[in-house]
Amino acid sequence: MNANDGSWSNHPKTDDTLRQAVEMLRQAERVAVLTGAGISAESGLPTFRGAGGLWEGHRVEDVATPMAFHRDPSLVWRFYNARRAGLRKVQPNAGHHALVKLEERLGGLRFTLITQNVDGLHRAAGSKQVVELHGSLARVRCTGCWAIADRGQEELPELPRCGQCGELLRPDIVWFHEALPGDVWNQAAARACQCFLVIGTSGIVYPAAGLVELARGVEARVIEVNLERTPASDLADVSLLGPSGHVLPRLLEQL
Ligand code: BV8
Ligand code: ZN
Repeated sequence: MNANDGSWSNHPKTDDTLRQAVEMLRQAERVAVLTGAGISAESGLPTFRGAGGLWEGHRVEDVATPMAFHRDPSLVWRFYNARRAGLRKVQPNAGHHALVKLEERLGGLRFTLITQNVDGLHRAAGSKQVVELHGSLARVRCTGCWAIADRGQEELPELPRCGQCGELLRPDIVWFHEALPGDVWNQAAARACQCFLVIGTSGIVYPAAGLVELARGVEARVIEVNLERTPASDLADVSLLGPSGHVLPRLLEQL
């Protein structure tokens, strides 16, 4: 089944798994969602680990760790400024919009959207209850006075400095080897749900990937949406194999 020729939708097995997934969502009092780079792929943003992925052109150790920033802040800022520039050309896709509909359908108290993505597309689509686990490309943080500013899609210099204290700014993004803020709360959201949707993530980056195990541990039903099997597939009650921009709208239509 080709991800982009739309053949996904008329696959008889798909209809059955889609029906099972709809039933799980209907039965759930609270729903939690974890998204990864795959949900933004149909908006034209590269993922990390697929063909042409971000980690193909760069080594994580060179651009996404505190040591990398200490060693060569210009290289790190070139990597992040290029991704910030890429955001100016993209829009949320049907997958993002379907999750806005799901939130509106369930209401804020029954829905939590946890994203590993730093592209801001969930908020741009209109999602309200969004937890940005790994930070945001729009925000910068001062390495001196810790001031945080949302610089939107403004073009930043290669070594941007803080307006208050003059120290170097860094992206307000969680790098590898850095702790995630507020992680305890996100675990609570995964523990409190009856249905956990895991969408467009390779499921290998922790602690985010651990949220699926937490949800499983409290007997939540797990629905995975991905182009291929991942480590999360073993934990999923249902795997909807197809592009999230096709699958999620179908899921909402039948809900
Ligand atoms: C921490 C910000 C501890 C950067 C990111 C050894 C040494 C040190 C640490 C570790 C280690 N081993 C393990 C660790 C922990 C490490 C980790 O998990 N490493 C992995 C690689 C093994 N984690 C950390 O370091 C974390 N911190 O552990 O701190 C600590 C504790 C206390 C005190 C101090 C320290 C920090 C992790 C966060 C790192 N930052 N992002 C940036 O974005 O520039 S992670 C990065 O990967 C992104 O955020 C991304 O979201 C995330 C996960 O990737 P995915 O989103 O899943 O994207 P990917 O390309 O991998 O997959 C895309 C999927 O979509 C695929 O499955 C594909 O099939 C699918 N897809 C594609 N198209 C579609 C689709 N699906 C549906 N539809 C489509 N159309
Ligand atoms: Zn400062």
